[in-house]
Amino acid sequence: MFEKVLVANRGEIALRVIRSCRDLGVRTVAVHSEADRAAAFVLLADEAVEIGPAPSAQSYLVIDRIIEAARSTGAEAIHPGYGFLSENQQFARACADNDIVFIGPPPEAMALMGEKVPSRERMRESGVPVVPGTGALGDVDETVSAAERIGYPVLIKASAGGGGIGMRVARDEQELRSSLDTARSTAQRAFGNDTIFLERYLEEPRHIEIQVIADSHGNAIHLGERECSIQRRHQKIIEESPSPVIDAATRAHMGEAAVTAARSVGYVNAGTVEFIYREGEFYFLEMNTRLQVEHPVTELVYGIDLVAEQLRIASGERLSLAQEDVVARGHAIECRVNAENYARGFLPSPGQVTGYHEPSGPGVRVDSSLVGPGMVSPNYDPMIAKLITYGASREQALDRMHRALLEYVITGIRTNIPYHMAVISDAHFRAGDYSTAFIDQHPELIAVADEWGRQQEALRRLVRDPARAAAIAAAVVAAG
Ligand code: MV4
Repeated sequence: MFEKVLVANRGEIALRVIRSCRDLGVRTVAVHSEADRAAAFVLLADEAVEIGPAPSAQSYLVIDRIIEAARSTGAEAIHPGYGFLSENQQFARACADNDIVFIGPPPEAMALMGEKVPSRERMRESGVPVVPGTGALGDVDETVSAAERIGYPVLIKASAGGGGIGMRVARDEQELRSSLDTARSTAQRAFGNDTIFLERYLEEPRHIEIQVIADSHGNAIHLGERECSIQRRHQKIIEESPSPVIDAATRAHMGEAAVTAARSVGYVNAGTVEFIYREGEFYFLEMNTRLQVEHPVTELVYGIDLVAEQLRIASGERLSLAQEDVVARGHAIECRVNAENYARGFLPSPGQVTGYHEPSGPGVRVDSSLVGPGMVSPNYDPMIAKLITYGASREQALDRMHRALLEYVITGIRTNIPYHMAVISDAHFRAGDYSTAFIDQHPELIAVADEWGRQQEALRRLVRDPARAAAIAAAVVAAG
């Protein structure tokens, strides 16, 4: 195992990585911007190096500064977290060039999965189901005949894209002809790569992803699925494991497909294979070559520390378990708590947190960058916490989520906690009856959330102490 690891990230994920390092007896180095000098992750690390001003482009994204910090502190490996440099091949290569272990996949696997046209091709060759579609598009008439073969509606996607950027639906030939130029120029502008392709457009699919881990000795296993369909504008807000619609046989099929996908690109470390699922069928969409935000739901259900596995794999150890040792138990749900205004198109709403009280109790885990009142900077992602609950059943996990959301008090900024209350209480959601279209199909949830929000506000005006407000809020609701 490594003696010292540098954490090239901030906020809750930096804390998350530091905590597993501590469990394994690994010393940690935090790198941070000027704005994060007093952040919890900086205080919790064994050492800290300031790498630049608040904007990420001048700090968390500056490869040379981070490599220099690792060299000067003698860190043998770098954990990139998610976002920032986590899927940056240049960064992975810079680590290798400096004899620093990048805690993630080989750069070649990252490169292949970073482009959809070659990765779709590789998956198809390996027998992983892909959505019927094309390779890189050529001229317009060729594209039109390809669309006829696939069947409308079709989706135009950018090969270098991801997270839904630059996708366009075409429902007939005319729409297709008129969209191609824009799709190509958008791809060029957004990704510096104008390769586009077609896929058959599946309406209202569910987003189901499989967690895989692979070591450098040829062992690869999967840890079941996470259902991530509750999202808006390609930002997930609620995730759960297991999915309410995946049975054991489908899980085994999807798991095998995900392991095949990982093996076919020489994948090592933790990764996630994203599928869309509809009416019993699943199709490969892309692979995320990093630890994901929503990894805790898998950790709770499978009883595994994914960051510890990443560290062991990167230091050359073998996986700590085989596929037959993988046992799912119970149910976990995650709500992403964001500093945002759900009533105004989920606009970020950073600022000074004046009061902070975290929920806890049976089955509750909070992964948060906040440990008390503090600043939520407009320079970074507005996600300030992940509230994760666990239960023996989905029902119990949901009930505990409801309790935990009631106890959670954050004052001074707007958060989406009331919106989460509205979703968690929704009858369709509770029945597991939802798709990626859920939020758009339920605009009334904003008014329901407002009602929760108003109740909480009234309480907070009466009771200034956040912990007391939390206790009273929970008591009021318990009393009906
Ligand atoms: C699709 C699709 C329907 N049909 N591909 C969106 C993000 C990117 N990873 C791929 N996405 C989609 N690809 C085909 N052929 C629908 C989506 C999609 C989606 C996928 C996962 C989670 C949320 C989504 C929301 C809207 C659209």
